[in-house]
Amino acid sequence: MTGQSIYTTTFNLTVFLFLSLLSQFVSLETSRFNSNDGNLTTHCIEFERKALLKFKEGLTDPSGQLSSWVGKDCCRWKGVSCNKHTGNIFKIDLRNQGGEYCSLFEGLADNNSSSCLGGEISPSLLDLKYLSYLDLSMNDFQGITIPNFIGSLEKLSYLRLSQSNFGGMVPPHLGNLSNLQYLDLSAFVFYYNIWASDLNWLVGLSSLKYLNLGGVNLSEATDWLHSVNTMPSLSELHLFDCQLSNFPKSIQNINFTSLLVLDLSSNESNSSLPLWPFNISTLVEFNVSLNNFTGSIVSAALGSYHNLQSLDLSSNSISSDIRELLEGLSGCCNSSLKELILGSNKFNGKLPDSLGHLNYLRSLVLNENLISGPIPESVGRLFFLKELDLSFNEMNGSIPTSLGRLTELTKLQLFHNSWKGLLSQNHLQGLAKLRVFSVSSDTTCIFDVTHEWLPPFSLLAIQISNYLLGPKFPTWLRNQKELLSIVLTNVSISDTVPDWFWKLSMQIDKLDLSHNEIVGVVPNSLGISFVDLRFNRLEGTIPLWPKVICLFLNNNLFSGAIPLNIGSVMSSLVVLDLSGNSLDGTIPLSICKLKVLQGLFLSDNHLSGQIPIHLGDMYALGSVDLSQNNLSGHIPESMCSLPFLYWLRLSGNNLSGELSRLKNCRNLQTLDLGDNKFSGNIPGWLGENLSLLSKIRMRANLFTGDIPQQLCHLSDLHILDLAHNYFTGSIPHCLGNLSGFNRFTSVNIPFAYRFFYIYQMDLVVKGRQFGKCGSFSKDDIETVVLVSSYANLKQTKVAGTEGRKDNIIKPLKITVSFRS
Ligand SMILES: *[C@@H]1O[C@H](CO)[C@@H](O)[C@H](O)[C@H]1NC(C)=O
Ligand SMILES: *[C@@H]1O[C@H](CO)[C@@H](O)[C@H](O)[C@H]1NC(C)=O
Ligand SMILES: *[C@@H]1O[C@H](CO)[C@@H](O)[C@H](O)[C@H]1NC(C)=O
Ligand SMILES: *[C@@H]1O[C@H](CO)[C@@H](O)[C@H](O)[C@H]1NC(C)=O
Ligand SMILES: *[C@@H]1O[C@H](CO)[C@@H](O)[C@H](O)[C@H]1NC(C)=O
Ligand SMILES: *[C@@H]1O[C@H](CO)[C@@H](O)[C@H](O)[C@H]1NC(C)=O
Ligand SMILES: *[C@@H]1O[C@H](CO)[C@@H](O)[C@H](O)[C@H]1NC(C)=O
Ligand SMILES: *[C@@H]1O[C@H](CO)[C@@H](O)[C@H](O)[C@H]1NC(C)=O
Ligand SMILES: *[C@@H]1O[C@H](CO)[C@@H](O)[C@H](O)[C@H]1NC(C)=O
Ligand SMILES: *[C@@H]1O[C@H](CO)[C@@H](O)[C@H](O)[C@H]1NC(C)=O
Ligand SMILES: *[C@@H]1O[C@H](CO)[C@@H](O)[C@H](O)[C@H]1NC(C)=O
Ligand SMILES: CC(=O)N[C@H]1CO[C@H](CO)[C@@H](O)[C@@H]1O
Repeated sequence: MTGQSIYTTTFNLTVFLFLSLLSQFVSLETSRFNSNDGNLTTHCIEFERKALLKFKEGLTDPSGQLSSWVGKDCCRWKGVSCNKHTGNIFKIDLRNQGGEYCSLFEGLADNNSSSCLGGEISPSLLDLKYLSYLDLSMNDFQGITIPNFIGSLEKLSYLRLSQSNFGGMVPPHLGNLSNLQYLDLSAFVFYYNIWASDLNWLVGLSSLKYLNLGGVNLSEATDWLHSVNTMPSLSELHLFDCQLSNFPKSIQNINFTSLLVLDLSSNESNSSLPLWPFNISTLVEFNVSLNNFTGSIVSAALGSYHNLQSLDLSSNSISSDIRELLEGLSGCCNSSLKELILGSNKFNGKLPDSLGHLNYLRSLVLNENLISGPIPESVGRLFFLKELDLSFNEMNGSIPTSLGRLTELTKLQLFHNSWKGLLSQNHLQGLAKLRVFSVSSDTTCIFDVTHEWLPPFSLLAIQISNYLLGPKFPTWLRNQKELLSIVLTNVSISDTVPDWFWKLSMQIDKLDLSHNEIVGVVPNSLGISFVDLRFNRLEGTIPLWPKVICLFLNNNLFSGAIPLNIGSVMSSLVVLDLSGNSLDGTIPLSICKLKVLQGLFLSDNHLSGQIPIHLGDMYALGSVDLSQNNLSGHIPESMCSLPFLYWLRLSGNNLSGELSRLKNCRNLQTLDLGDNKFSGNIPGWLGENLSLLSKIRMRANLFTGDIPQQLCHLSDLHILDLAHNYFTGSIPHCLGNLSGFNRFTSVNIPFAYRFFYIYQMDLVVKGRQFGKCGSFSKDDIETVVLVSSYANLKQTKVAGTEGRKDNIIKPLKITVSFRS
């Protein structure tokens, strides 16, 4: 990955605009200070040098970023710039180039975060009377507040303190900086250490052109819009993730006569889409994604735009007719619009032919909407299109071959629609730059390429599902040497996997060939992290693949014993699913060494012997399914020392003993002990200690005694199966009142999986991408919910970890890398 620039889905206009602003600023500076024809050598002013040394004294600098700050000539110190004539310092730029995760992921990243400056900011800076540029961004000031005296650096026109872990209240003193043109205080998203109770102080910043308060908690600044509306020169306003409350639908007078960029994204509110931004005719970039805004846009509203380049309305609940919106846009903006990001909304209707008029489009992202109908033929006129995402809609019809004319396309996502007919070489032959491709249909379609086909592209990720592509293993994958992710599920391959393919796997992170009829054996070594080969006809013994994190080999023909050293060799396993094979022997004791395992699924095999007594050592374990084997003996005493255990199935074995060992399994939601030889009473504590239980299945055992009244305390209980036992007494009446039986429980992400998310984040931070671990079990409605919420995960805070630095979940998306 190093040496390559990482692009996510879309190129970033903001960066571009910001850079142009910045370069404007810098050229202004250089012309001011370089223009003179004389050649005076710069002399550092002693008084200012002392001020800098004091400033340095206040800072912590573990990696010696300021090691050049010695000697007489302070104008040569790193990050310091002086006026060529007077020698006065006008610029301090100590932006940390080390990495954007400098402070946030301290301790998680491999590299030490010590390149961060920290400590205190000395008021000696006030001695620098001519300081107009101050950048301390990307450092780690560990939550100290921005000093008030910054507001007295009167000459400042550029102030950037972003992503440096400042906390507390933003000092209103900044409002004294009447020369300020650029102000960036943005913080890490979801961090909310820093806040402002109002933005009235902005009134003093009449020269301000760029304002970024992203990540600053503005939940109390209800009047924010009024304050920012007083700044007539403003050209960029970034208020993403500010906990903004109060989005007025309209305002009387819009004073933003030169606003180019408006970013109000990531507020997760429930209000309706504000309409006033549609009156700002100068807008070039408009982003309100991740706000859960409701409402709709009528095409007339777009009429005032004339230079709109980027519109991001994604992740809201906007329910307009997509035809109207696109027609509106092709009316106003057909020669400017480059990015149209509308994913995860409720846009409906069909794509109009006028789509083809938006001929400067680079990104068209319409995933997860309710769009129906076919792809219009006119899509083939969007010659600059790099990204087309129509996945998760209700589109149908046959995919037009005009797609093949989109020679710039790098991402083509057609997953999860109702396509008809063929997808053939003709569609794909022109797409030489394609890097990410996905398609699936809920009707039977054919992926029709010849055996000798040489694809023109080199993919990073491919996903084809529910297309007829087999029975032979696709040989055209052979020249795809850069693949990181391969998903070919339910594509009717009934071949063996050829050796050359396993060798391709050197750099692959994700391999999913599930739901085919693949035969043969798997290789002894494989370096993939996510492997899903379930529902095939693979045979042989269970392989030992040290790098694997998620392993699904269930529902195949694997046989023999589980390798004894599985726990020491596959120590990275997070999910292990070997169910539905013909495995025999005992469960190896080494399995208890899998310290990060969260799901263990060994059901439907011929395993015998006892459940390993040290199971409780698998600290992260949340789901255990050992059902339908020949296991005997007792539940190990350590079972309930698993703090996250919420799902336990042991049914269909020869297990015996009483239930007392489950007394402390407080997080259990599903308990299935059916078809065993458990005996004794159903204890009353089951209804008291295990208060989260929603499913209890104990049928066909040797239980005796009364059914305890306390079961009625289980408010989420909706499955209770106690049939075929030796109970006496009557069925408690109160069971009929249980609310869980009457409503479908709304399910939160099970606690155990939060750990998993953190774990995944760790991996992402280290610069690798992993596929999601997918579904966890077959008949468990909870995990289905889990999987879909995980699949749609945007950026999420992990509850229960507030105040920790690692409480953010980054979305797991495929990151496209281009060699530069
Ligand atoms: C000033 O610069 C000019 C050329 O740019 C050079 O010829 C001259 O010698 C310089 N004077 C001094 C005092 O360095
Ligand atoms: C640590 O940082 C250096 C330089 O910034 C980089 O080359 C190296 O790959 C990093 N190491 C890891 C493990 O991230
Ligand atoms: C990071 O640096 C500190 C001292 O600066 C050192 O004690 C620690 O071991 C380092 N951590 C890593 C992971 O290199
Ligand atoms: C700067 O602003 C603060 C708070 O807004 C105010 O109390 C103070 O008097 C101002 N200082 C100057 C020098 O104007
Ligand atoms: C934002 O600030 C408000 C008021 O100061 C506070 O109640 C709220 O908890 C903060 N939000 C977060 C997410 O920290
Ligand atoms: C916007 O401009 C109008 C007219 O110039 C002015 O009356 C109004 O006070 C301004 N609004 C704000 C919030 O400054
Ligand atoms: C819009 O904002 C979201 C969240 O802040 C960001 O992830 C996304 O990249 C932005 N969209 C564009 C087109 O820049
Ligand atoms: C939005 O509304 C839903 C139900 O109407 C509620 O559950 C949710 O908490 C609300 N979210 C916010 C951020 O207000
Ligand atoms: C947009 O501007 C028009 C007239 O300029 C005005 O009537 C309308 O109320 C404004 N809409 C919003 C949402 O501010
Ligand atoms: C988003 O809005 C919808 C409809 O108003 C609501 O049902 C849902 O709970 C909201 N989601 C969030 C996360 O607030
Ligand atoms: C762009 O839109 C204008 C106005 O609707 C129209 O006259 C023009 O033909 C369109 N251009 C293209 C290339 O579609
Ligand atoms: C108007 C509105 O609903 N604003 C919301 C922005 O997001 C924060 C955090 O989700 C909510 O508290 C606000 O209500």
